[in-house]
Amino acid sequence: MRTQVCIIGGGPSGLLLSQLLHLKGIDTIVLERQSRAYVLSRIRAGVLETGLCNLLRKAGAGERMDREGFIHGGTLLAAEGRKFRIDFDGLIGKSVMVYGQTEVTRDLYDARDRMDGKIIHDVDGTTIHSADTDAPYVTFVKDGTEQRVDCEWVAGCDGFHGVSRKTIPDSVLRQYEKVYPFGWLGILSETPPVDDELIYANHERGFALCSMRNANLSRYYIQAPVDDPLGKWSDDTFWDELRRRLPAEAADRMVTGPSIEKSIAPLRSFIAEPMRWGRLFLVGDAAHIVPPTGAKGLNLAASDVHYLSDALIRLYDENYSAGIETYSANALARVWKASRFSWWMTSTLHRFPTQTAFDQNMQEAELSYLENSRAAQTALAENYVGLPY
Ligand code: FAS
Ligand code: PHB
Repeated sequence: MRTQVCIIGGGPSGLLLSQLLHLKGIDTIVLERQSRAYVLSRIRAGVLETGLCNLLRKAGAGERMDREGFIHGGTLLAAEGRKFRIDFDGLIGKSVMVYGQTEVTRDLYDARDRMDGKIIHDVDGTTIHSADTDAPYVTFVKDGTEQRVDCEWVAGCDGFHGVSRKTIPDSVLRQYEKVYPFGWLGILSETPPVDDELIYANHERGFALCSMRNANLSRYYIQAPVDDPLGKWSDDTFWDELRRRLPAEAADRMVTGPSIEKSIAPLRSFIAEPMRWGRLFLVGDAAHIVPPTGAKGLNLAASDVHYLSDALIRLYDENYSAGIETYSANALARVWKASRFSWWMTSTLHRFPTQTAFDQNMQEAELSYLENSRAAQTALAENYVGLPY
């Protein structure tokens, strides 16, 4: 097989990149390790920045999001039993869209199908060859047969555990990591959300987040030991612990019900540099991971796709190569800023096992400053809705 851009990974970044390139006449093949059903079974992000929403509309995959998504003009923070609002609209005139990553991915698959996009599922042994030459190629095994894709560029959209980042030589790759001493225990329940907007809660028992997918589908998280067995957390145990961490009026109002999904995710900050090696580009989680506290993971994958799709389109249309040359620097400039914000939100809202009384007072001072300062709230708002591309 031959294509112009071989894309490894059929998650949101691989699908969005493939769709944007195809719309400009650039041929791609997407190689995905899992089945489509498995990819669509994942429950992940829930908050979309304007930049991602606009890319989905540009890709012809934004219509259901605009119909079914929820526009949120602010978010709620809770601490010591109090709740206060960060008014995105009033402070900076912007908002976010609440619409699950699962639905984003489903809409992108549907858009690829409408264009007969080439996506090969259930591939094994994906290997990138000669990425540092002008003739890269990718091999993989499908139904026991090894196959080969000759291409001009390779986009590694294969997430944190993929092969793309590992293809870059250790002598070239620089990796930065911070692992947080806790995880997020999340559940999905067919219950009405506890509030009209998200609630991020700092509590002495630990962090909690109340989110949603629609008027009868709620997404909740509590900070928990990352090695806790899921069996330790019955639904009732989860609901009781969540209620303890919320202001009384929210806890009293909460409608509980059986979980339809329950999982514990580790939290880490991770960045790999550079995001290009020869004709291989790293995109999304293949290059960076942020703790989900700032709702940036999926949105950073989108800005990477923005930079790379623009660069490849201008290269093929105008033989303009500056976008390719500056892709890594441009993407990383935004990634580091979003990583800082995600680290700051995580540090401000979670309880750390080793934190001292001084650390606790710093958290309380930070939250009090946020509650009472327009400047502090504006800084949070502009980072949360998404810094410019
Ligand atoms: P993805 O990991 O989504 O997709 C990579 C794809 O590549 C996968 O489909 C995988 O099967 C495939 N792949 C891997 N190796 C391959 C190989 N060798 N060959 C072929 N295919 C291969 N972000 C938020 O903003 N908010 C959240 O609440 C949130 N929660 C999360 C919870 C969990 C458990 C995880 C893991 C992530 C969460 N994230 C969250 C981050 C998440 O949304 C990512 O940022 C987003 O999925 C990034 O998209 P991709 O870069 O496409 O990577
Ligand atoms: C979610 O709805 O899954 C969600 C929302 C906001 C976050 C993280 C996760 O910061």
